[in-house]
Amino acid sequence: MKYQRSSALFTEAQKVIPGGVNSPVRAFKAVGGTPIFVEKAKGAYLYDVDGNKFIDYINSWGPMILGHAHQPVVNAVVEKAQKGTSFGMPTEIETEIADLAVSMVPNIDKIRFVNSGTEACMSAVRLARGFTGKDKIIKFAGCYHGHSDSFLIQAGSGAVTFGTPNSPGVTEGTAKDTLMAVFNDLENVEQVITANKGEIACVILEPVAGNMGCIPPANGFLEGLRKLCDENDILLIFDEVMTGFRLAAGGVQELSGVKADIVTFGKVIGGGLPVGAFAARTEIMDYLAPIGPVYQAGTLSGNPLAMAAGLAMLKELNENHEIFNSINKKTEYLHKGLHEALTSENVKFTINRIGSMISVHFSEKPVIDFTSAAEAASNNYFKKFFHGLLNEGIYIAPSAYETWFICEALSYEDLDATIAACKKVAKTLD
Ligand code: KE4
Repeated sequence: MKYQRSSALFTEAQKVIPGGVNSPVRAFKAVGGTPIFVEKAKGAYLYDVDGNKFIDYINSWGPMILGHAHQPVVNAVVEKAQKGTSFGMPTEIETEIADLAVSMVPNIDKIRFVNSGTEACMSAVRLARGFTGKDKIIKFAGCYHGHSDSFLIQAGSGAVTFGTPNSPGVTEGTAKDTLMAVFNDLENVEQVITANKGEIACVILEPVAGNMGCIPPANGFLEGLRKLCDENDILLIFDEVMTGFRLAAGGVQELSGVKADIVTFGKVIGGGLPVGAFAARTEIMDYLAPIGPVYQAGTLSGNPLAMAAGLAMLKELNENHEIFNSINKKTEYLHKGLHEALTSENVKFTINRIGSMISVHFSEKPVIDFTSAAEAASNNYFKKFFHGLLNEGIYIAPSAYETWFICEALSYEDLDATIAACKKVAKTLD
């Protein structure tokens, strides 16, 4: 693979954009090398500016569940754009997609659209604080909810003390209201709640973690969180930015049967355009301005083009639930093939998978939380694996902490090509 033009474009980009990218993970810092500049994409394939073709397992970090440039989505956006791109006034399509999302997802009556997953999670936490009148939140190490200050926190000293900032610019004042817990460890959550009795507004988590690689909840974990929240008057927020409209039409609430109080969305709900959203029962959502006291706003919230893209995608997913079974079967097929390819070369690895989310971890130990995910990522295997696959025309996330995303446009020939590439690369992972 030759990357001359990507390399030249990256040099130019770095002169005027910090790190040459508009989101850090794109810069290949974790895997080394030069980020690839995309020229175009269609279906399961990316075409870079050097004419290289890749089978895409990032799919824009999740939104492209039907494949790139999916014609009904493109048509909807083009048609809408002819009528104007933004008004800052209510439009009918916002109600249409709101009605559809509310009909697809359990336990929500109303939804507010924003412009990113970060904005959705930030707003959901403010709403939980406003609704409960309490300040503290619990988040889990390794779960990512976007770059709002309250989330850029790492575990402080001691298991039940508040967190400390993990980015300059985040204040101790903010950090003191974010408590850190261990994913899949109910006992630890109970300790944190007990040490902060009556002060916690919400627990926020990815109900299936996707930012430590893919880590499903342990049996009983979500049910246990629901029980602890009910016993302590705490709202449970499911961050379904990644899992929403991917793991099922109704997301993890549908899969697990566990009821969240607030659910956040992003990625798929926007069909590839900038959309986030948060939703809850009426009692909670009516706390939002303009009818309630909790302020939240956005110039481009409910943007007609973004709503058109999201509505086209949600309609197709809602009218054809077989898509979820199909991408789940493709993921299972890929899992089996990757497992055989890596086992044949005596590589130490473990694969996590749920629905159409899958991740390869280069450790023999189970990866069940951030500590075990970090341990598995603390070697050079992933870097070699990433670049080896890239050279074979397979584009996976340039970080060991990310999940592969399967899209419906992937054929079984694509999966076989991926498995064959993995087998070839496995030979180099000495
Ligand atoms: P955005 O603000 O990036 O739209 O969404 C933040 C977010 C919230 N919640 C979850 C569960 C998420 O996965 C994300 C964003 N995901 C990352 C990929 N793991 C986005 C990629 C990036 O930062 O460029």
